[in-house]
Amino acid sequence: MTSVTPRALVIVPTYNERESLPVLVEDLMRHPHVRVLVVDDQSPDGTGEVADGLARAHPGRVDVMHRTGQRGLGRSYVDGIAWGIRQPVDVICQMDADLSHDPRHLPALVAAAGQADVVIGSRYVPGGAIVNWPARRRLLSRLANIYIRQITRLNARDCTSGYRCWRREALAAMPLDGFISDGYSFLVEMLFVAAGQGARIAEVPITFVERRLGQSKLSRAVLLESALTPWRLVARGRSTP
Ligand SMILES: Nc1nc2c(ncn2[C@@H]2O[C@H](COP(=O)(O)OP(=O)(O)OP(=O)(O)O)[C@@H](O)[C@H]2O)c(=O)[nH]1
Ligand SMILES: [Mg+2]
Repeated sequence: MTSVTPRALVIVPTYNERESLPVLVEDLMRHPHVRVLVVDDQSPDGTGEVADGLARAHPGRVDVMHRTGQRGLGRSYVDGIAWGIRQPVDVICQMDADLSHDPRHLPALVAAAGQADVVIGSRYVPGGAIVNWPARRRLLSRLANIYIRQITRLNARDCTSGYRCWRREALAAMPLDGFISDGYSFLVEMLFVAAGQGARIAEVPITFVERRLGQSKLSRAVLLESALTPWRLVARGRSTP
């Protein structure tokens, strides 16, 4: 039996990640058949220029989208995905830039996309782990997942992981322009809509490592949006014909 290695595009949204991004991209470049799209939101720390340098160093493998206008993780993914689904790739992955998501897990995620529409890099399946999170942060993440699963009836153990791999066609079928969330809950909305479309959702274990460089963008506003989004999703889900 011959097997063809899937071509992967990894979309990496960035806001003030100038220290981490080069480490991540160089690591990803060690994987054959992998391309990267950095979606930068005019980071004040110059991450956009750092990304341009990486694109020059890896022509044809690293691209940069410099967003203008309102910044946001969800908006960045909407724009990056619109570009990505037109590329000649088989799978499209989502990854944080802060080195929490280790590229060594990428082959397992990509391979699992052979039998699934979306594969979650999961901290909460057997073999998954979290390194360097204080007890408070672990508890918050655990409770968030219980909360989301209860309200939305999603089955996945790790609904908030930002490390994912999609079959390109499955991602292209998502009505991203109609999404209601923009912060981290954008990730939950993606899963909810995918599940509603009958997508096959799989999880593979990852070891998540807390960021060592740069700063968190987790704000009170983001947490509030995350608390409200599951309710808004089910309300909308029920009212759609
Ligand atoms: N383009 C873009 N990227 C963003 C924005 N906010 C966050 N990001 C990126 O999204 C990814 C996840 O953000 P983080 O700040 O690491 O959020 P987190 O992982 O929940 O929290 P910490 O790891 O504790 O900082 C990182 O690559 C960020 O640079 C944004 O407004 N625009
Ligand atoms: Mg992070």
